[in-house]
Amino acid sequence: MTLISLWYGQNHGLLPIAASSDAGDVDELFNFMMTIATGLFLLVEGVLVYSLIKFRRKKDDTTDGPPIEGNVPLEIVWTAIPTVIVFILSIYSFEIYNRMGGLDPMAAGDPGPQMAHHGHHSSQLVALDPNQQNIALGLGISPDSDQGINPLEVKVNGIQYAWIFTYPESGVISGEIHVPINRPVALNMTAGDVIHAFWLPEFRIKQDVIPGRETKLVFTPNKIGEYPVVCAELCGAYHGGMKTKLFVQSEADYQQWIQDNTFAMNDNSSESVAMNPEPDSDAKFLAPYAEDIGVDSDILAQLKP
Ligand SMILES: [Cu+2]
Repeated sequence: MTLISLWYGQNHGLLPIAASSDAGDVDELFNFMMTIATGLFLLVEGVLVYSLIKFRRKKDDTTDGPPIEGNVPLEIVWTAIPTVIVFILSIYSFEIYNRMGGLDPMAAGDPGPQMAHHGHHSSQLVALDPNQQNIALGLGISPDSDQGINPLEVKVNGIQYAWIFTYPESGVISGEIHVPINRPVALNMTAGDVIHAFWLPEFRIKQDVIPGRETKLVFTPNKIGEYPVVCAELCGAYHGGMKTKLFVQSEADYQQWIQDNTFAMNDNSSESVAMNPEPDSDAKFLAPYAEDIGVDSDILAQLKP
């Protein structure tokens, strides 16, 4: 039973390909849980099937069987085993969360004096004040993760029903996200209307995106490719269509994409370039793009930085 559960737990192929630095850690935890779950499944189903056969009613037996009631040692054992498993899993998952930089939510900002504990509730409410944007939430914000390399910053705006990406360095705005391989990416995310969630299944990361405050995701893509970006928080009637793509590119391809889009945005002479706000009104100009990503062009126009 142990050998079967070990083999299945490590060789199940239930997860999509792993394309980020964090994915290995998450998969390790998942495989560990899968191993335990497989063993438990075999044990429980094994006892069940064995009992069905072994204790089957015999012909001409009209009794109710022996009147068994309670078994203290057995109950202690079957309470203790799951308790130990739950403790091990919680410590292990805490450790993985820590490795992904998910701990220390105050690390990215200056907590300031308002975070001092005064022993009553009002001091905690201050932390939720929308003006206190210095308090970051999210994965990868802990200072010891992905350190050393200057991360690529991308602003993410979630709206019903699209993701809008803004690159502060170049001013590029896009409905899809392009990032270079092996460089940490820092997403600074917020929502324009309701709560959304930014999910990259191949990267094993997911983070709520909340109106009025900023959340972060820091990760390092390590496989060139095209990956789905999915909204993972029911956000309205077309939530299911709130999808786009993340492209992990070579440094050269990424620079080329930035250059093409920067050129397009600065070139006022061409009619066909992307996201050019001149000479038409923003809403009129953005209409074809709005249709592409499934939002109203007025909404898209309002998102212009
Ligand atoms: Cu959404």
